[in-house]
Amino acid sequence: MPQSPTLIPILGDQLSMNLSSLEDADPKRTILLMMEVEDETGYVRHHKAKIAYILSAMRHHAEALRKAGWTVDYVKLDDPDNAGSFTGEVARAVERHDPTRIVVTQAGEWRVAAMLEAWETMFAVPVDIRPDTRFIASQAEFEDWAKDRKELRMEFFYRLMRRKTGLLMKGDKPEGGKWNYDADNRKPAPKKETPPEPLTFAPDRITREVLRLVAGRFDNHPGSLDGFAYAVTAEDARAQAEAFMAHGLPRFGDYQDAMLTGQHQLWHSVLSPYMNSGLLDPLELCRMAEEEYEDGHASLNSVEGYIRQIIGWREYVRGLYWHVGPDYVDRNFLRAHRKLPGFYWTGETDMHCMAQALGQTLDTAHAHHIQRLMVTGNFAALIGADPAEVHRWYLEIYIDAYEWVELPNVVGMSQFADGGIIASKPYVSSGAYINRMSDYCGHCRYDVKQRVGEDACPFNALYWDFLARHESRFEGNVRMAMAYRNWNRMAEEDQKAVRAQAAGYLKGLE
Ligand code: FAD
Ligand code: DLZ
Ligand code: SF4
Repeated sequence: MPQSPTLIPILGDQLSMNLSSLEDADPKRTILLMMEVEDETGYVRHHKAKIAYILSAMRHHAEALRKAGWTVDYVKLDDPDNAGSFTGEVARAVERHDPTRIVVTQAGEWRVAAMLEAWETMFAVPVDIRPDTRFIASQAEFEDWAKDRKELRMEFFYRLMRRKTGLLMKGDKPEGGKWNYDADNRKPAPKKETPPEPLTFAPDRITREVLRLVAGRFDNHPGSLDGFAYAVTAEDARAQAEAFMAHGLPRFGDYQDAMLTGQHQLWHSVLSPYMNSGLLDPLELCRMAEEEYEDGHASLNSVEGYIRQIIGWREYVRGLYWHVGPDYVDRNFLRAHRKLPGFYWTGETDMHCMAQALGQTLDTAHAHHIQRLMVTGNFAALIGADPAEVHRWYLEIYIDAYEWVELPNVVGMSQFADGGIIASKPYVSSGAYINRMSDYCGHCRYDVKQRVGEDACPFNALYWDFLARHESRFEGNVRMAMAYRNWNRMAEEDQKAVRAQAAGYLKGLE
């Protein structure tokens, strides 16, 4: 080990070779510290596969760093002296290595950022906290964009990112003349086309050891480890990216919002776990997608849609997370306080759409966007579930969930708990939307066409009841005007019956 080295802690979502903390580091005079710690595995009851993915990816990344010439001090979860927290482990590493300074890339969330801030005073060693340059927009750029704006809509931020990256740009003009091709991207689930087979990666020795550790230690966490098949190295994640570009991207746009029984991947990429933990570079993925368009392999609506999700939505929610501050988690605009039903943790419900989205989630720790937004998120919003609890559920259950990306999506986009910072109206719907976009209703014991009665689809009465409950909040919202016109056109006795149906259903949930 080098004498009086620089100590560089690398957190579990910093598994990138091009990390800002490594930029000017001399491998001969540097110790990299990687820590598996109970605080991180336990701050929510993460899905077992999420923990297995992160620990295995960390262990593989440590090997890759060693191969590249770095000295890595790696603390395993079951090391007998493990202090259980980042700060406790950095304290032990300071004792072991007596570093002249600590350099670290900024943490991805408020909770951990506060820990990093405290280290300089605590350890009496200079601490250099560097911006996370794996994002396209710096926080200063986001703040500059946000200042003086009445509304922080993604679409305008996205245009800034298109100009900054030059992706799909012809000079100062967007490729094809339009910034956004979303109108072409709402096709329902196809009856005849079969989605590409998902790539799977058989667990190697390191992953098998981690799977044993997780099975033994996190038995009381939700989710399954059976069939764990995620990539855990940058090379395998790259292979998945290439497979997506070849087989998924060409239909990505068309079927972005579609849902099919037994399918959680469809034409989606399932690359978010790798981008969020650092194994894949988001901008590189966008360039790969752009190339598919330029080579004529994928249409503009697909490629623009994919690039928008990354340099638009992903960058925007990250900027917003730091912009709105740590108390965003307490927002509850709709005063929703109901407990999430137990079936969110078991998948056992007669609602086929919910059973599908929840079942896939518990099996794989992944569901695609429309399942998260218009099935599980929609249902939680309709029943008036407490947004803080909904947030905790999403944070624990998804393999790609880190607070910076999960929280704005849940509290803002899905639950409308921020009162409209992210979304201009709540993302709620009756069963009709789910029926249009999926094959779910054909397999369901409920009847999507009925509003009342024993067989009526629960989404229907709950939807109208949601509108009625919140009429005073949304009556001035032009994007809700059509929904309220339909509600107000309904005969009074039908309104009463629908609300009684919803009340009965909600009581049943208690
Ligand atoms: P694709 O459909 O292939 O999309 C391409 C990429 O675009 C994704 O990999 C992702 O990096 C990015 N992306 C797309 N939509 C968003 C978005 N709204 N916000 C940020 N990035 C986006 N995404 C997470 O990465 N972590 C989360 O914890 C998370 N929680 C969510 C919770 C809710 C309620 C909702 C509605 C969305 C959430 N998302 C989250 C966004 C989105 O659902 C996932 O990024 C996507 O499903 C990941 O699967 P994929 O890689 O196949 O995505
Ligand atoms: C999510 C997670 C888990 C489950 N375990 C670890 C861990 O043991 N060690 C680690 O470095 N990171 C882990 N992570 C990811 C961290 O929670 C993530 O890096 C922080 O949230 C940074 O913001
Ligand atoms: Fe879901 Fe209702 Fe369709 Fe059943 S009928 S799958 S509950 S939307």
